[in-house]
Amino acid sequence: MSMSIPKVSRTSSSISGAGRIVLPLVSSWMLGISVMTRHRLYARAQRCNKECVAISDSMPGSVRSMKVYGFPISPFVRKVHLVAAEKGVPVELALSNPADPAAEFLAASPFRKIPALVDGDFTLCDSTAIVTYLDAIQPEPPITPGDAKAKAKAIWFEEFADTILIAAGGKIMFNRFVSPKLMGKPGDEAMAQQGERELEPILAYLESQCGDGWLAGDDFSIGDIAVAATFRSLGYVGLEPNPETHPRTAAWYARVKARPSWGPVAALEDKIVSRALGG
Ligand SMILES: N[C@@H](CCC(=O)N[C@@H](CS)C(=O)NCC(=O)O)C(=O)O
Repeated sequence: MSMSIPKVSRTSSSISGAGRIVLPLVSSWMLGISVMTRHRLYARAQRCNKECVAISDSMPGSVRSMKVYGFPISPFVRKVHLVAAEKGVPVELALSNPADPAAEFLAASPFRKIPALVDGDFTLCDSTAIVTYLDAIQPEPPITPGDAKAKAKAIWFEEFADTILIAAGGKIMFNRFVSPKLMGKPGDEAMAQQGERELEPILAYLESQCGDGWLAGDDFSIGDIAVAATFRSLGYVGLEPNPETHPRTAAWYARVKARPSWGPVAALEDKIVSRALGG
């Protein structure tokens, strides 16, 4: 095993990096985003990054930690941070510029997808692989239940979030938030509306699955983390669960947000995103 987990506060997610930022959800250079726009965006994020380094330096438990490369509006990056926070594993967020990717990021994520993990000489990409690693090195609290059926359900809901919910919601988020607000390019409204149509039965299904507890049953799991992480991304376009139309989903989401892991991860994200938007 390449690291021992230091005893730290459960709120010790930290942010670090050297003024590098990844544009999430889609690669800016593929969309032909102008060099000027990119530079403006990176400059804003760089200011934010320096400030977040200062914050993390003053946080308890900012000792040796693993690096997670990514940008916090990505549900996959957020999933990793929430799992780390649930387990009290300190992770450092390294923002990276895909137009000039750090060698360490490329080595960890050869296909330039975020998140990527660097833990000493061990590198790994893909959020599911990364949370599996975190769960193996810090088994408590577990992210999948012990019961066979509940365990399988937890994995299903993670898969549902990562491939079904984000596939529809991402069309809306990209075209109404990422492209116009972060990249300075108009989004494709027809594509966003297609995402809305696709989302309707997906949200109806989820509403039918939410009870008084957690998605996989009695135990909080990676299924809850992945679905809630995706809803937080959809919140950028006003698509967090609506208590009027989807009351059970909204109540479940409120329970996830009330967990101690959520606040610090959300607060750091707010800070970084606000700076990236020019705040
Ligand atoms: N299955 C991967 C998906 C990762 C992914 O698609 N990340 C997006 C950001 S949300 C990304 O890196 N996009 C940049 C690109 O495709 O170039 C995971 O779970 O980590």
